[in-house]
Parts: sequence; structure tokens; C-alpha cells
Amino acid sequence: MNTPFWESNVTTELRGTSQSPAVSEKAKREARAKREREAKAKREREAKVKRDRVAKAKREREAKAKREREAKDKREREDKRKRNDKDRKPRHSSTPRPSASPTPTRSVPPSTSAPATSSTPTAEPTRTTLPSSTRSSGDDDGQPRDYDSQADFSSHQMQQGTPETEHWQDPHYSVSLDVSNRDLRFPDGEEFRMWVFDSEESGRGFPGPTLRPKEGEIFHAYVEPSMGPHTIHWHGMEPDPRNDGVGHTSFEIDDHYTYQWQAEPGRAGNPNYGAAGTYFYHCHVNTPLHAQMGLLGPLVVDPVVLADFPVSAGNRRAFADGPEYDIETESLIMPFSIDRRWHELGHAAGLSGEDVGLNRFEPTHFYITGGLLNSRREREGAVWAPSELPVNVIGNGKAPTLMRLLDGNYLPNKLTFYHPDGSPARIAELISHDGRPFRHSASQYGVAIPTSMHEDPKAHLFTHMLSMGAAERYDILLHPEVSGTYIMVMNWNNWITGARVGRKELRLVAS
Ligand SMILES: [Cu+2]
Repeated sequence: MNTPFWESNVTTELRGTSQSPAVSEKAKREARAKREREAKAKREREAKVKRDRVAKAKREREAKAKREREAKDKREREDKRKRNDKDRKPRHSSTPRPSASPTPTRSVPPSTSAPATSSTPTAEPTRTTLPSSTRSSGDDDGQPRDYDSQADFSSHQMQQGTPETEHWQDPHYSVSLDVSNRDLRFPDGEEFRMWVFDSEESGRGFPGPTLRPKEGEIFHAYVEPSMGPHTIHWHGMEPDPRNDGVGHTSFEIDDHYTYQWQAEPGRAGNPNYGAAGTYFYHCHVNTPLHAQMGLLGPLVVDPVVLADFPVSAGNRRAFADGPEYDIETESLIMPFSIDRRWHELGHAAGLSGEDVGLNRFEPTHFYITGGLLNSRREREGAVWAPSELPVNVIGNGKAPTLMRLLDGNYLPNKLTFYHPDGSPARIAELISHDGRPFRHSASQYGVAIPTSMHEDPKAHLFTHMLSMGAAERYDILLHPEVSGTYIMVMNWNNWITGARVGRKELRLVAS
């Protein structure tokens, strides 16, 4: 060890001093005493350093043991949860399924006639304090982390995992989804390799099964992709990051996960509330490819029924204070187009930086998929597509027909309605967009009446044509004046030049 600077200074000073013997003797004694004091202080310092070193080593040993204990606890929790999940999961359950209903399972829904000002109905949480399996005992710097906040979760997330659903509540609406890889025949006879979502009741067709929870219901989707990893993004619903299904900001499902969210109930005249409307779900892993491969399906949220907005038999409302429509003729229309080259690519094509051409989408096949929602029968191997659609003529004694439009492909679409005589038909009333009703806001602070419910006819949004982009949704009420066959023409346009690259017609048979 180097001599401290103050000790060498003292020595130099003593050596360089010339004094008398008596004074010198005294000075020597004093110098000796000083050296002894200093030596003692040094021993004490060194002893303290040693004690500190020993204590630090002990702390490190204990921290390591704690990390190991936590990792072991985490593994045991995971194993336990996996066992529980297997028990909960109907697909692998050894107990008989509660119902043979062709629709997703449904427990007693929350109050559906809540007054406009009621708070959100929720089920009693059955488990609220489960330990998080997203918690990690270490990070890049080796320091323990506790991922309790959403911000931490989003910025320190795992890439793939099988976390448990936090803040679990018993669902009112639950569905179990798988992913499969198969060839599907489209209406024009062409066959494409597709990846599709399927539920226990649906066949493995395209698009994925229609999911239809109601505002206020706790929604669960148990997902265990046979081929993975995948996620499900609930496009437009905006749950918390864990349940939003965006791989980059949460996690990709390694084995299984139960997504949980609740659609917010609407309030009359209030644009700040209500989730009823048209959405869709899709995989958010290597998203452009996985969505084009077919990993998407319709999601419709039905409104609560408000006391001031009762519903007649055979009808439903598009949103809580929205217009009534005829359930029987309600349709979902999804333009979809296919670039065959993409359907030869692998699950992770392009993810390692290689150029597989996902920046070029050059579809050669164009489809109007969808059909009548009420009579959709999901069948094995089927592509859901209408040959024509029935539509109610105004004044035929029925509520108007609602068409839910969902742009399911990457090219801009333009659709136009034509009268039976071939002239443009201004029969489409836009009532909501991306799950949000159009409202007439005469006053910033007053009641925001839906345009479709306004007493002034000029407030209603009528059109004969509509443009929409990828993932965009419009809900339209159709108001044909006379019976006969109207035509809906769907165009697909080039992103850059706007030139038409595809065209399909759909007959709307008004009566
Ligand atoms: Cu996927």
C-alpha cells in the first residue's frame, strides 16, 4: 500500500530539522507518539475496510440467494398457473362443456337497462392480487426490477411469453381461439394458403369467427396458437398494454394467454362514452404479412339498452342513443385482396432485415367478403362472402338495413352505390366511423345528438360514394326508396397513382 501523503510529509519535516539535544529528545518522543497514533488510525481504517468488504460480500450472497428464491417461486407460480389454465380451458377440459351453443359462451350479462348516467357495470373481481409472472428478477444491468407500472412493463417487456392475465375478472363473454395454416378456396375458385383464427365452434375458415360482446361485458379471449408466436390486437378497443395484443409494446404469445377487456357503455348525447360499433381483431406479429395471410376477423360491440332508448322486437341500436336497425338484414362487408407471392412466405419473413418484398403489395385477386351477420354460419374451410344482400326499402314496415364496412386490405377502396337504373344512388347514410358515432354538436357543452337521430334532415350524412383505407370502418344505414336491385361497386386503387387495380360488384336486393 502507498504511504499516505501526510505521513511522508511528517517524516521529511523531522529529518530536515536541526535542534538542541533536549529539544530534540522531546521532539523525538512527540514524533514517536504521533507515529503510533497514526499507525493506530491506519490499523483502524484498514480494519473498517475489511469489515465493509465482508459485509458487502454477505449482502451480495444474500441478494443472489433472494434472486434464486424469486426465480424458483416464479417457476412454481408459472407451473401452477399453467395447470390452472389447463383446467379452465374448455378445449382441453375433462369436464363436459357447459353448453353446446354455437355462439361463444356467455354468462349472465351486466345490467343492460342502466340509466344514462349509471357507472360502468362490472362483475365482482374473483382474483385481484395474483403475483405477476411478468416480474423479472434481473435486467441487463443485473439489478432486480419490479415491473409494476405500465410504463415499466412497456419499456422492459419480454419479447415472448405466457404471462397470466392480471386483475382477472370473471367474463360475461369468452371465446377460445386457435390459429391454423390451410388452403382455402375463394368464391372465384382460386385457392390460397391462409392462416386463420378459429374458435371451438367455428370451422377453420376466413375471416375469423365473428366476435360480438356487449358494452359493459368483461370480454375474454383465450388464445393458444398451435403455430406461433402470434398475438391478437383488438383494433380500436384500446385496452391496457398487456391486453392490447401489440407485440412490440407488450409480448407475443409464447404458449397461451387470456386477453381481457371491457367495452365502455355509452351514455345518451355524450360523445365521450360508448364503445358500440364495428371493429376487427388481427394478429400483430409481422403484421403486414400475418394480416394478409388471413389472421383477422370481425369484432362488433353491441350497445347497452338505455331506458330512454328502448328497442323494438327484431331491431337493435347501432349505439346506445343511435338509430334502430333490422337485425335480419344487418351485414358486414370487408374488401380483401390477395398477392399470391405473399402467401408463399414464412412466419417470420423479413423480420431479420432480409428483403422479402413486403414493401410491394401487388394483389391480383379481389374479393368482397362478409355477408349477413345474423345468419353467418362459420363453416370448416369456408370463405364467408355474399353473392347478394337483401336490403329493406324505406317504408316497408321494417327498420332500415345496417351495413358495417371494414377495410381488410392494404389498398384504398372506393365504393359507389347505383340505382337499379344505373344512376348514382345517394342511399347510404353514414352513422359512425371507427366505432365512434357522428354527432351533431350545436353547442360545445350541450347534448351531442347523433346526426342519424337529428330531427333536421340536413344534419344526416347521406352519400352515394365512400373512400376508405386499410383498417378503416364505417357503419352505414341504407335507405333505398324503391324495390329493385341496387348495385354496390367496390374499387381497389393503387396507393400512389390512384389508378384502379381491382373492381367487384355486389347486388343489393331492395324489397
Ligand atoms: Cu400472427
